[in-house]
Amino acid sequence: MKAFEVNFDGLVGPTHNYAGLSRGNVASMAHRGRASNPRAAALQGLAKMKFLADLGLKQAVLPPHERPSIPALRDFGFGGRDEAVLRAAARSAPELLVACSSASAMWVANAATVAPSSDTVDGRVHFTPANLVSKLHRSIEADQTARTLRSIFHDANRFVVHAPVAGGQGMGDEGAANHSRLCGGHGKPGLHFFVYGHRVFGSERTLPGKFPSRQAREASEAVVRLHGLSGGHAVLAQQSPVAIDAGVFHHDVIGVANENVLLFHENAYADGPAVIAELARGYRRVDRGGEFFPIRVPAKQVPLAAAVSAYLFNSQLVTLAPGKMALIAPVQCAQHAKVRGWIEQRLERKDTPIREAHFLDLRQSMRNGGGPACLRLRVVLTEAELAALPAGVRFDDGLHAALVNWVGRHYRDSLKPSELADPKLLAESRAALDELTQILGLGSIYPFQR
Ligand code: SUG
Repeated sequence: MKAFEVNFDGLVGPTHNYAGLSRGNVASMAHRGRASNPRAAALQGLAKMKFLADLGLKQAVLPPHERPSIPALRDFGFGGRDEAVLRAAARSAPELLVACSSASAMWVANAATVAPSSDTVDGRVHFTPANLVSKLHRSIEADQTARTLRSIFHDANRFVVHAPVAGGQGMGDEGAANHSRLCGGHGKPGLHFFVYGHRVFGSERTLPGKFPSRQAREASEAVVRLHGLSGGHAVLAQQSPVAIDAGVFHHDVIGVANENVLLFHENAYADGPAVIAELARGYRRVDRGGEFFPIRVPAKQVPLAAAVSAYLFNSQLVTLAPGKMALIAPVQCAQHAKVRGWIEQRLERKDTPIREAHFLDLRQSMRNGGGPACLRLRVVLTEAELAALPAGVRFDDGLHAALVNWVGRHYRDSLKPSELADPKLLAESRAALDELTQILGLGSIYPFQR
């Protein structure tokens, strides 16, 4: 059946700021306390969506979450009117207020893991919202993510949105950022590749020593079961602890796959050669006779530190035509001599489907460790599944213009973490989201709208 990859990009929320909340994410740690520009961040995200749509790719949007999250602050024991909740939290638990104000839901590669209908036991598209339990500020995303996905993928005959994997004891699930799908074409059966950092039961031989691992093997296994993936169509691999300690907090910071290509760094996995051999065997099962292209980037050419600072592997790899792919990379890749050199050499060789590279300015998001791939959730849909979505979330020139206008009217051009307690910011943010649900035709998805 004909199917498309639809990139759902996260719209950057009005509270985008640099609070240094993510230990192990070196960009987040380095920019702590700096002033952000939420308006520029949102416009950079919209420009990326427009760029991809203009390349002929299918594009849609996912809305931001309500922030500061008054419901989360109430769960933490603050009461009274909304403004009183904000004031009391600012006075007695300022760090909690900051954690409840992050616009981190913009990185929708962490919203959920997705399996297309071609791969699941019941022929429906399956979503498991990520529990994100390893970071307080991200753990509060799961409920809203589930609500949003259910409002968009509401046709129960075609879609199922599971509950997030239950958390606790390090049972972290970070969604599609640690999941890739290899296949001979988006509509054909796929091999699901899950990368984890640690186990809940027992232990890997080597573990990171400096930075935390976020993804548990047992959480990935739960997703395999929930999505009804056949055992032969899933491969699980341990991420390299050395890479985690170098700032690789998700697999999508060190590897990216599209159809029959896996681009990965030599230091991506604890046992790289064994992982690639297993993927090659698995690939033959889903695409008999097809060719699998594992492209290994040597540390000599792109050192781990360069991969983390330029974010080469957080590029989007997209199919422009059969056998022709483009790398959508952050502009930092063009500015880094070694990374740029590697890309140029790769394109010249023409021995893999990667034929083009484009460089996008996503500086506002990059300062928090979010490149092109972090900002999108890939959903493979058939024509009929695509037709079952609310039309308002599909991205086209009209929606682009409406959202640019909306951002211009509602977003600040400067925000410091110390300004998150401003009650005016809460009001501005809610006014923006209220209007957004109308633009996208989503109904009342936020607690403040009820
Ligand atoms: O979870 N940064 C996010 C970045 C997520 C990137 N996503 C993927 N790799 N798919 C994180 O670490 C920083 C927020 C702050 O520091 O203010 C933050 O949450």
